[in-house]
Amino acid sequence: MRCLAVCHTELVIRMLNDILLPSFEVDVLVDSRSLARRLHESGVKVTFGDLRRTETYLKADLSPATCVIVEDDGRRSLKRVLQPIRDAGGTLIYVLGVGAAPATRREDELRSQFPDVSYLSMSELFGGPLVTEVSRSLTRERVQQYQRYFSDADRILILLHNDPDPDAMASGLALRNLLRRTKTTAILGALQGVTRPENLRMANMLDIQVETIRPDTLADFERVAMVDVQPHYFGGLIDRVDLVIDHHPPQPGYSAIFKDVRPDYGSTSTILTEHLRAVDANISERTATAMLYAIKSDTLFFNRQANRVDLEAFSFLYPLADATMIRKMEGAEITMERLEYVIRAQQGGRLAEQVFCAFVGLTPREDFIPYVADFYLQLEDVKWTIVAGIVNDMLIMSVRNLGYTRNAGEFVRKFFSEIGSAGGHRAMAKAAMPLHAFREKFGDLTGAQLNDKILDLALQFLHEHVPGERRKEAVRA
Ligand SMILES: [Mn+2]
Repeated sequence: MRCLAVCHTELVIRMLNDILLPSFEVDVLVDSRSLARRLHESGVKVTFGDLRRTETYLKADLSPATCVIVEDDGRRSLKRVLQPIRDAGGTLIYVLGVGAAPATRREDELRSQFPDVSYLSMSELFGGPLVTEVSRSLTRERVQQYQRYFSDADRILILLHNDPDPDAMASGLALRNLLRRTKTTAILGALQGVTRPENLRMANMLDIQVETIRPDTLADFERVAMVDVQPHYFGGLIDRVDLVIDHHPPQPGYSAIFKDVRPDYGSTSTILTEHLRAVDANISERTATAMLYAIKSDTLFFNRQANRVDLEAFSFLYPLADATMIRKMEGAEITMERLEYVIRAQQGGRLAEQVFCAFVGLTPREDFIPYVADFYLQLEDVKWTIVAGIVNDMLIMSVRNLGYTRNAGEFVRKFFSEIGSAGGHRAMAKAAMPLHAFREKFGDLTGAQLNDKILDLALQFLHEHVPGERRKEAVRA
């Protein structure tokens, strides 16, 4: 295929030549005699001509199948160049913005007169890879620093949140890999071990050991790292930490020697994928499988809070992982016990304005509650789910939404932070409070009343007008 570059700048011409020559036959057209001479001498196929005349393009043998690239440096009139190209029969026309006005404005200006011309901006074309490259070296710097800091310690603790989920365990494995440690010199620990069935199955299938740690044994470790969690989570039990890597909203009130907290990432494993890539670490199939599963499950397979970096990490890990194993781990999610709570929620729950709210009463384990909340979020007409239940006299509440409405974390903080713990992201949040504290604040409610109360709070929250925030879809009936 033939390509005609209509340009003014030597650098742009040389770059286009470098990029396009292997696959295209490239001819260059310029309106400066001296530039033409210079390029010609260095072997570029170049012609000199008046770019505002149709004849110039006819002479250049322009056909409808020729791809024409017109440089836009913002200083010359584009229209006076594009019109003769069209008149000469050019149809495949691209404008390449090089330091011209913002691409979208330039494009809008062109569109009215030349609707079939495509606008490409140089900074958009090269920006992504360049930013990735530069941030990778920043990450490398950071990783090498903490690698050095941890290198001389005898025993390291990688602390996970209670009832570790796939992201916590996978992040633990990844960090251990980065610290070049084994399971005896870098222990994965949690104050409360793994209980959810699919998490247990993951731990078994990938042979991940999470030790139960007592707060008073923390001093036995020379260095402590936290992944997928920050110190405030442990409510003052843990006052010293060397490294924190997490994707939950940053919490004030603690200091760590190294910190990498990125709340706009869908999982901690995404952050750690970048750490591993930055230092060119070898990633075992086991670690890759754990991390891939973690990204999938923390983002509900890209249904919530996922962005370009998560997709990027996912496609990087995919060929390194064992996808069949992941399918098996996921199968463990549905159990008879859990279905029982799904049915309870169906019987007692209420759906209003695309908000599904259910109080499932007494539950022996906490994981039934988020499970049911995730389950109902799959329904076509549901944009928010709020599921509450009682575990050991505590009222536990899981809140989920599809991620483009108001912030779930804000909802729980607004109503429950003063009587318990409440927090989370835009798309998933949790509150836990003593049942009596809830009743003191909202009245002595039981069963259906309690359900109605929580639904009222949610609708009240969703109807609030928040300046600067986009109108929410969830409140549309
Ligand atoms: Mn996570």
